[in-house]
Order: sequence, then C-alpha cells, then structure tokens
Amino acid sequence: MALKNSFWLFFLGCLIAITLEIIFFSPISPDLLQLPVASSVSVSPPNNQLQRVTKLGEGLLKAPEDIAVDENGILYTATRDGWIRRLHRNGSWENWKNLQSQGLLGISTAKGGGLFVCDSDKGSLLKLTEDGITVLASHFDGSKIKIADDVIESSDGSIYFSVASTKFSLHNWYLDLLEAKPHGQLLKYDPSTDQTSLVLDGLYFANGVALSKDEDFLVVCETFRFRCLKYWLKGETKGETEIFVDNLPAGPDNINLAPDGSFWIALVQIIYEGREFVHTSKALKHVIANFPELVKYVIGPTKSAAVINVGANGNILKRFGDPNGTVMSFVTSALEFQDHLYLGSLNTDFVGKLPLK
Ligand SMILES: [Ca+2]
Ligand SMILES: [Ca+2]
Repeated sequence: MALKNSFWLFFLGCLIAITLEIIFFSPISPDLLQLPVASSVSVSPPNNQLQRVTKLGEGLLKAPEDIAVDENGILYTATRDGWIRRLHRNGSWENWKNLQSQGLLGISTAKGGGLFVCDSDKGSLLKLTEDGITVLASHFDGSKIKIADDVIESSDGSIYFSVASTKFSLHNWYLDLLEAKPHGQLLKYDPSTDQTSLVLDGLYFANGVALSKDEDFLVVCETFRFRCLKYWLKGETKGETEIFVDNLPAGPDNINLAPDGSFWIALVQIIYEGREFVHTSKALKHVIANFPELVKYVIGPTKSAAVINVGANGNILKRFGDPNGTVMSFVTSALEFQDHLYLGSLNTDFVGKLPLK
C-alpha cells in the first residue's frame, strides 16, 4: 500500500513539475481569443467563384502575398524568394529587384513612381525606384520593427504602414495568435522629416491598410480579431477610431480600395475547423506554445480561400471563394483593376486573374 501511495505521490509530483515548467518557461502569456460570432458569418453563401481564375506567371511566382498596379498598368508582386516581379502590359514578366528576403509582405505603388515594400524579415519599410532601394523605416521608439506588414501612401505624402506584432517575428507568428494580445501598431512615416510616429497601438495583428477614395479615413485590418478598423483622417471625427467591419468569417489580410470606393479584403482561414477550443483554453495554449510540433494540428494556413467586397459604409457586398482550395488557396490579397480581380496567395505559384464582368 505504501509503495502504491509513493508511486502516486511521485506521479503527482512529476505532473506538477511538468505543468509548472510549461507555464513558467512558456514563450507566451496568453489571453483567450475572441472568436467571431457565428450568426453574423453568413454574408452570402459560400461559392466557387475563385475557381474561375486564370493563372498569371504560374511556376514563376513563389507565394505572391500582395499585388499592386501602377498608373501605367504594370502589375507588381513580392514573392517569397525575395524578388519583386512585375508584369508588363505586353504579358511579359520581369525580375525587377531582388531584396534578399524571405519575408516580403505588403506592397503599394508610390505616387511619384516606384514601390513601397514591407520586409518583415529585416523589419523595414522600403521604397524601390528604378534607381535603387531606400530604407525608410527600420526602427520605432528605440526598437527594431518586427513584422512590417502593409503600406499605403496618402496624397499629403504620409506613408502609413502596419506592424503586425511588436513582440513576435514572422517565423513564429503563431505565438502571437496563441497569446491573443494586441501587439500590433499602425505607424506613419513622414518623408519630409524622416520620422516615424505612432498612429494606433493595441491592434490584434495589424495587417492590410487602405485609404478611402477621398482619403477621409483609413482602414486597418486586425487579422486575429476578425475585423477591420476605420481611422478618421479628416472631418469632425478626425483622429477617432471605430469598427469598419467585424465578425468576419476568417482573418482579414490585405485590403485594397476598388475604383468605385468599396474595398476588397482577403480572408485567411488560420484556425482549423473544430479546433477552436484550443484558443479558449490558456492551458492548451501553453502546451502548444511549448511544443511547436503540435502547431500544425491546430493552426493553419488552411486550404480555403475567400475574398469579400465591402462598401465604404462597412456593408459586405460580395463574397467570392474557393472553399476547398481547389484552384486557389490561402488568398491573401485582392486588387481590382480594369474589371478584373488580381489575387495573391501564400500558397500558390501564380497570381489569379478573375473577370468581374
Ligand atoms: Ca498592399
Ligand atoms: Ca498581409
């Protein structure tokens, strides 16, 4: 009997020691994730519209996360092998600039020509022109920028860019999701002073940024809160923030202004269906954060793809999808240009082109 008791004491002791070890040496101090409310998810029924894309640059483009088109109709994309590649009007692809990075994310065209690029590997905001590459911002508030995520230039010359996380880097982005705390920021780079300032703090994985047609507000998407915020730049509410669209069926990634003043938002399914319970248990979060080999069983990217069209008032107007990722999966960006939607993805080797009419 004494032997049996001492076994159980030993077993209990080990269990307590392991638990304490997991909690005290955990790389995260988690909160519970606020999952979207199921009832507001059904915007319009899921469909297979994204399966109608034609594939541009197939085999050449390794995970083209974001897309931009300049005033001459030249299409740019940043790929996982560090290249900025561009598609000329005659259909030929050009390897334009190599940035020696495996973490190129959001891009957007510069008004006087050139391209802004977020390099999450080096943690910097870059400007590329025919003449060369300039680092606009690499530090903020005394710290190295981590996941520079997306960028947009306003007519007054200000360059707004998002930082997904100030705590974690891109290769362990899943820890930011498990921690479920708002480590994201919206920053503003002023080229006239070469200074970077804080616009918004406390964002849940700040991702896509876009300006409204009149530039009276800016939208910034919070991937891990399943919503996008509206930040007023003009008018009586200047400087105030409100919810633009929330309870999205998946995490919003890049956002682009459409010619009619609406927005295209790519939604990424990062949480596996049926595994939501992990995100509402701090204990399970600690276990997964300590054993990264478990991550692939609970956190995506999953195969499904979805993009939504949202009016300037925040109403969801259209939804295109490829629910099983048959043709396009993990779509991260949707850009409308001349009656077509151009789609970027972290899971394809092409840019999708979808006719809208
Ligand atoms: Ca962009
Ligand atoms: Ca992004």
